[in-house]
Amino acid sequence: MDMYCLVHWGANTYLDHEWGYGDEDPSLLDVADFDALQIVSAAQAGGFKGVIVVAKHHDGLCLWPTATTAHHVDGDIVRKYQQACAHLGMKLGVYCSPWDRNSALYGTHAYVELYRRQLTELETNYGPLFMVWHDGANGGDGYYGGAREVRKIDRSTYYGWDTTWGITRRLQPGAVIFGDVGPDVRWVGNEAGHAGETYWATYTPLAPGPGAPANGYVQSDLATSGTRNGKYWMGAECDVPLRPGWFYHASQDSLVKTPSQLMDLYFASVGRGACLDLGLAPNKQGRLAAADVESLRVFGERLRRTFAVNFAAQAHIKASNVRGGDAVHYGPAHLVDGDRYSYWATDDSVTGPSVELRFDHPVTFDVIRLRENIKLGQRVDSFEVNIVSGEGGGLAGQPRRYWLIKGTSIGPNKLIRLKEPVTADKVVLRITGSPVCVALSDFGLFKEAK
Ligand code: FUL
Repeated sequence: MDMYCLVHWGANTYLDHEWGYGDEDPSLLDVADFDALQIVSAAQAGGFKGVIVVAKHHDGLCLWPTATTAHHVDGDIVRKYQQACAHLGMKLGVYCSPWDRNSALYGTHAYVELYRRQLTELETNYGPLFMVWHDGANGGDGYYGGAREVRKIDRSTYYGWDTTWGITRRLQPGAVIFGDVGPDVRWVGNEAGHAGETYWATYTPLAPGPGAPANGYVQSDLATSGTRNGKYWMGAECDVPLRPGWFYHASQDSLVKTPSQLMDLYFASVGRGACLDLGLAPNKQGRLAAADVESLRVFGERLRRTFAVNFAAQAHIKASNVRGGDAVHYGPAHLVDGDRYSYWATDDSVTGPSVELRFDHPVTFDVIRLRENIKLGQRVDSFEVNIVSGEGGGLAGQPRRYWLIKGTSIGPNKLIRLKEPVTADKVVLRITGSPVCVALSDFGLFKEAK
């Protein structure tokens, strides 16, 4: 998916809060004017492929007409999103907070049952979902039906996640499940929007103390890079808000991230093989403010322009080895055919091959893109790219210049941003560490749009 959004809107929007206590009045919200189409359109213009709706945040206020509690709005915000997504061809996901500061039952098994019924409603009544998102924050003080007290739960065991995930598997077999412990997509361990420079899709979550790891109970810093040869295939998602907060605050109107900041986030998340989940915060009118819409639009345009032309496709390509000598299936031409799953592969015994691109006319670029055919696993440990100008071609006769770039993991997507554009007529990729033969699907050279 690469990119999608997480949209927070609720009583917090009207009260200038990030976390509601649980005793908020549902009639605060302007449900009638809520404009899902405006929000989802803005996300789409930014290049995002879906939206995850915060259907219930920690304050427990449900934005759909649930039968599980009286604490819901009058109207159906989730339906509005479903319709907007269907209209625009965008995917829909849901966030339903496990922590509920409104529910009198929170802390008992009856609440866990209620939470599962809420998920069942969301997973039954709104068509296919691409993601079900579980927050790790939970347990603490709250309203809890008027008790107004602190309630702590055992994060390792309370929610019985295996059972809850089973509901999603049954009702939404096409959805991935997100959480600190996945099981499909892991939290990257920070809300700053970056994965590790070295990034493994494989991951072994570890508990910070006794008991099994669970959502809200992991050594989350390990998730940033993942675990080489880890126990699970569990790629990371980088969630980060477009504004400083997840909810709308008028005081943050001048702090909307700029298109350049969004480009930086893109390179640090998607560009390292993870997904980018950008937080959007509609305002009291149930719409995104003009500055948010504009930033998304310009960012989307820059992305499209940046990746519109792959200069590597203009090269003569030669590989040091091709699997079984079979260029049709495994030749290096697959590196520039735009297909993420066609690939260049080497013989089993060849784990340190190279591939050379030569240009008749020099090309100018500042972004290098490498991809493994991720369906065949994440193989490469390290690589080098040598860039040469003045080798021949259109730059013959000029002094030679060299650049050497070293990197570690490649994975499903690796973007290397050069400090400044280079003009070259030869580019060589050398795999310097891999336990097995390589299966690379992409070699791209691009010029970043400014
Ligand atoms: C956090 C929550 O506590 C924030 O309020 C927000 O929902 C963010 C996406 O996840 O853990």
